Amino acid sequence: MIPVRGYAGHKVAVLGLGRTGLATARALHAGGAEPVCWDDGETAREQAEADGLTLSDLTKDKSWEDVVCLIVSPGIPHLYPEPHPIVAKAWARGVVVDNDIGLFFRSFATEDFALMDQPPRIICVTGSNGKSTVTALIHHILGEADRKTQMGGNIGRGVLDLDPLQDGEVVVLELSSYQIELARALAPDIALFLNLTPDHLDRHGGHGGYFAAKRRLFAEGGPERSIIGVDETEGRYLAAQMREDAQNGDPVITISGHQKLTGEGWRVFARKGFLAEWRKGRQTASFDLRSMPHLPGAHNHQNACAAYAACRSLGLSPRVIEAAMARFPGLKHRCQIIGQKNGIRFVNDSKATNADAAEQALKAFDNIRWIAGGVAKSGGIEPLRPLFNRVKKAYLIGQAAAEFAATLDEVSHVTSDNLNSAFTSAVAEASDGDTILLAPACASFDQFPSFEARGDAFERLVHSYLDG
Ligand code: UMA
Ligand code: ADP
Repeated sequence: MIPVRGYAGHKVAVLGLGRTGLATARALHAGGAEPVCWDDGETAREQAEADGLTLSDLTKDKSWEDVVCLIVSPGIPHLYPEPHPIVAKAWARGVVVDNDIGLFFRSFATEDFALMDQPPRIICVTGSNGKSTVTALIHHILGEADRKTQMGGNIGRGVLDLDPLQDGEVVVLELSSYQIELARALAPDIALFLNLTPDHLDRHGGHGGYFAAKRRLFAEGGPERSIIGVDETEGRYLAAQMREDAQNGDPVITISGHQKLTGEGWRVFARKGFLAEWRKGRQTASFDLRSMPHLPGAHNHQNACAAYAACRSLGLSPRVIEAAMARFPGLKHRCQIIGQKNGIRFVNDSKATNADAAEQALKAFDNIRWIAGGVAKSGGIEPLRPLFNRVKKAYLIGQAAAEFAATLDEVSHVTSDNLNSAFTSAVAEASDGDTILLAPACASFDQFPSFEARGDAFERLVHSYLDG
């Protein structure tokens, strides 16, 4: 845990008692502050109290006496569609509103840093899709290169839950737009912006607000190196701006998942399955990404470019990065190749909870036996129509089955009761060269508690078939 600095002897309110809130309350306590906690959910409150935390009903004015700061969890709206009433109350009372990321950046450095040979470095990864993959890939490569490293943030571990930082360590943080938008301190050494497609628009008042939230990672404090995906307009704008801001050196590495990048600057791009690095007008490295077993598809080539650029910024050699990437085990539930039998490949992309994410999986494979369905997002699978020719047959489950069946129309499909029967039908009908792909393009909540539980269930089915 990283004890929070700057609030010793003060009362700090903590709103939301999930992973973020619990880690924050403990870290505040360790730093000498007095955390007073609240959650709208009764179960979360009971759990926190059982864990020894002090509850205080922040909906009541009397609970705010002597409170100097309110820490808000990322899942709780602080601005759009409208501020949570407790956030509004803090503003009205002139209480500072911050989050765990802000506290982390104020707290991670200690007096010991002055005695270290190499003070720790912080890499922050943001973007619409691929953040977790890039974060885990950077963390993996650093580990393979024998660098001390930890990862946290939106990937599932609250940042204040990380261990105190050590000499030479590199911390890789995945940050969502929610987390970046509210943080009062943001000082990454390396900031990485992967890509931008519409998401979480209700929380940011539209696409512009969503981009503005992510852009704060570059605006506040100015990272010494920015790695920026330039496959969308926003990335190109940001890269140009960061270049103009810098006096000298190579402040920006531009990356692309599919186009050759030209010009004088430092750039890393993937084309036709090859990664290339160019610096000062000449090619400095190139290797084949198609041989990386757990980074399938063009979207993962964008992720590979991003992770490569981050590791090059830290001084790792292309050869070391390439070898480590080849040993990346993949991230569970993201185009994860689980195994192969009788020429049939099994892929778990349970994290594909919307059409955008499922699109990448459909592009990455062919002869697909596609298990899809659950709770559909607006628009369903209509945007995937151009890729239906890659689908041999669809096996539809959950609430969305009828809607997806109507969209699929002429494409071969069947409705199954559940994941189990969809899997059994797909295996019975599959032949050499087919891929059985779970990429639901839906949330899981009608049949599973989470996308992780859905992916785990699929993995168990695959393993029982592979071992059978
Ligand atoms: N709550 C309230 N009032 C509300 C809403 C929620 O009291 O109006 C309470 C809930 O009852 C619950 C708690 O807040 O007890 C949950 O807080 P949270 O939703 O912020 O969840 P955490 O467990 O703290 O997890 C958060 C991130 N969740 C969200 O951003 C929604 C996790 O990202 C992250 O891994 C974790 O912090 C550690 O940093 C998850 C996520 O879905 C994976 N992220 C979104 C995404 O990737 O699209 C952004
Ligand atoms: P995030 O953390 O941003 O949600 P993940 O790495 O967890 O991203 O991947 C989420 C989903 O998006 C997966 O289904 C995956 O196949 C897809 N995906 C991964 N990387 C990219 C990318 N660079 N561009 C588009 N889609 C991607």
